[in-house]
Amino acid sequence: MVFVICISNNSNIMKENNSHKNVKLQKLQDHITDNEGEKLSTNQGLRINNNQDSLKSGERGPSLLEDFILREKITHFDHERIPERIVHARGSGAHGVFKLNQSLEKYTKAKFLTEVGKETPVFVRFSTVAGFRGSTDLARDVRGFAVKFYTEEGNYDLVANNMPVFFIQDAIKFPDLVHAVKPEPDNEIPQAASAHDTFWDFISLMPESMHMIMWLMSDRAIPRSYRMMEGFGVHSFKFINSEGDSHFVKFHFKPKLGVHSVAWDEATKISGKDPDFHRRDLWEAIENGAFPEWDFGVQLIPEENENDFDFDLLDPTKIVPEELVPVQIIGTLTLNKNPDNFFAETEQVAFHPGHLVPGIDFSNDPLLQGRLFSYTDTQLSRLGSPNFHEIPINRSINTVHNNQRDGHMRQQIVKGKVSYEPNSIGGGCPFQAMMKEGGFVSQAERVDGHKVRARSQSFVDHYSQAKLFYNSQSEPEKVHLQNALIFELSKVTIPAIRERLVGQLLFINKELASVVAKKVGVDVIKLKQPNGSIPADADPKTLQSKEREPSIPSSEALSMANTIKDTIKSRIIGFIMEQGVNGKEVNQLQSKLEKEGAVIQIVSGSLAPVNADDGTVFEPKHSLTSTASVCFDALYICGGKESAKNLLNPENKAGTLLFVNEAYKHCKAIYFGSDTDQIYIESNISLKQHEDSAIIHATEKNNDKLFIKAVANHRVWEFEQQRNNPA
Ligand code: HDD
Repeated sequence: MVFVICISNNSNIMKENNSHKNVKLQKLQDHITDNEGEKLSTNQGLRINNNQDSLKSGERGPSLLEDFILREKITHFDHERIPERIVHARGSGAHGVFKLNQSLEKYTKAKFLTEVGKETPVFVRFSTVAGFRGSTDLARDVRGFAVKFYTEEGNYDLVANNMPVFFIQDAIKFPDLVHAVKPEPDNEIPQAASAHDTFWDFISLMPESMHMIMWLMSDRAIPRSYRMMEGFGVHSFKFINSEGDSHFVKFHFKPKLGVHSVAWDEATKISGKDPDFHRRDLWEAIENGAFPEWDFGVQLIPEENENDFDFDLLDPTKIVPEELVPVQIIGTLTLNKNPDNFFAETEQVAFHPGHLVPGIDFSNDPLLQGRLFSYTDTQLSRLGSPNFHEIPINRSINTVHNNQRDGHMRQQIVKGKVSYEPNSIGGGCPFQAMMKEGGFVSQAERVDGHKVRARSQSFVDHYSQAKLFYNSQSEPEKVHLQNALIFELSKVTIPAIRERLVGQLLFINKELASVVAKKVGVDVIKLKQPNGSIPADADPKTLQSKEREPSIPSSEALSMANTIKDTIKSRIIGFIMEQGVNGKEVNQLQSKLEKEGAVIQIVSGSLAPVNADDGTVFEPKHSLTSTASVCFDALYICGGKESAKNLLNPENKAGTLLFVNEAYKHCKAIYFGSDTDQIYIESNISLKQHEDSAIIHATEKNNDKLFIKAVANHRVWEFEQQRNNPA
């Protein structure tokens, strides 16, 4: 019997095996309720006999105050919402494990980073930043990538983003930044969008944000999937080893599926067709056993080399180029279990960059320093009590022993009379831990200086790394970035803001500034004149950055064009078919694609089963009207004369051609099966197959292989201009 289950549901077995090993999941078991086979009860455990009618004075009379069952149910309902996160409100989470492959013992004493082979349970939450809880996943935005490591030395949180830099250099500007990007306060418009006056007003006055703006306007801000994003700790943190030596460290997550994005036009359409696109994608991949994986890496810089760079390691608007300090891959992060309950786990999880373990410490990055206050503070208003650490998802796998007590919703029952230290009545317990017993000791960093409200001169270079990013992009990426700026600035109603921003772009790249200026009605020539709004040469003493060249001309790691493109694992391929489809061809291609890990979804004129020419019956998951090509990575227009004819009948023709034309526009791979020439001819496809490697015909040699290669390649961005502007 067990053997049969193994064969029929491999992914479940994998999940079960993981749960057995994962200490955090085992601990969560104590809190999980399964209603299967159970009777309805009140919160006091009393069985309910009638859940349909309230208690009344006569069948048609008023309800009675004494109806405690009604009162309990309505009261709980009235209070079931909590404040959403002030930023990162929209998100999705999953459980998983971090496995260490290479010891960092030389650099840190953190046990989860020193014992090779060690598996540490994690919970990860991905998010957008600006939108409310119910907003679309596909907004142009930074993505949060927050990881809670449940280590045996306590919880370690790496509260990261999918971009390695930040908008501002000092936390004191964070409320201003967030107020500027959130919907405008008078009319609460727009939702989950930075394309509005207040955001660009603020940005155009904050030159330090220019590097981040390059990232935000790039395709990194519209990922194909949470599973295809990088994660960055942003700040320099510190590693401390057992000798007390310290290194600066930057953290990186690199997705094994590569870093991929969608087209902006596609993003806006997905927002309508499936606003839960990323949430669904993560959930379904894990349910299907296609567990998302990332390489976890570090850039290490000995403390004595702190001043070796032409930027300040404490400045969160700077990266350390991988050409200067390579990323060492040390382990693998795998997400392998969906939460059982969204609210209890994903909504209530509480991250904090100040949740540390011995061997990791902060740097003096002023953005990080401010974050250390903000996160606990926000949990107090969001989760309502200083006991939020007792919510099951937030609990350490270690038992907590301290003298903190009481407060709303206290769960732990601490025995004895003593809640102070030192004490003799409790035998002195709980004792302080010595360093060798895992007691946390902050790095004994020497700090001296005047108390000043000031910014370091070493932070005054706002353009060189923005240039580095722009220079490192492929041509299609540059065009996307230009178009994003044009889109965003076109929504800005105040000409002076558009002008100021174009003025900033001039310091980054003249061509970029001119292309954008032209489309948003700004006269670049006038801007640069002596009385224009751009100073000819700024003075760094006033904290105005000069235009400066980057120390290296470009960096490969910054362009998605250089990402992994060798797998079609978990890619969703739409099989477009109608009655009379060529069963053999479909089955053959399906099994080849599935062998490579792709997911096949059948789309037909309706949800009625499709009868193939060889008697096979296919069950469509979607109809041509219930979905759209934007929800797929690639299309196969299934072979078969009869099916092709039916796809072009008056009922289906518009839907079929829209599918093909949109996939073409968005640079996707499209495979035309046998006898589907008429669909190809009637579509907008303008490039010949030999010119465009992602349009494949059944008559070609090695067609299946070519299709698999084209899907793995993600998109043919290099043909985007031609695909969208046929000669
Ligand atoms: Fe933050 C949430 C990441 C700067 C204040 N932040 C939050 C989340 C992520 C980040 C991923 C969502 C966590 C979750 O899923 O629950 N934040 C960053 C990064 C930053 C950053 C990478 C810069 C490098 N944040 C930042 C600053 C402040 C905050 C400078 C305030 C001074 N962040 C918060 C917060 C949030 C938050 C208000 C909202 C909800 C929460 O903390 O739990 O405290």
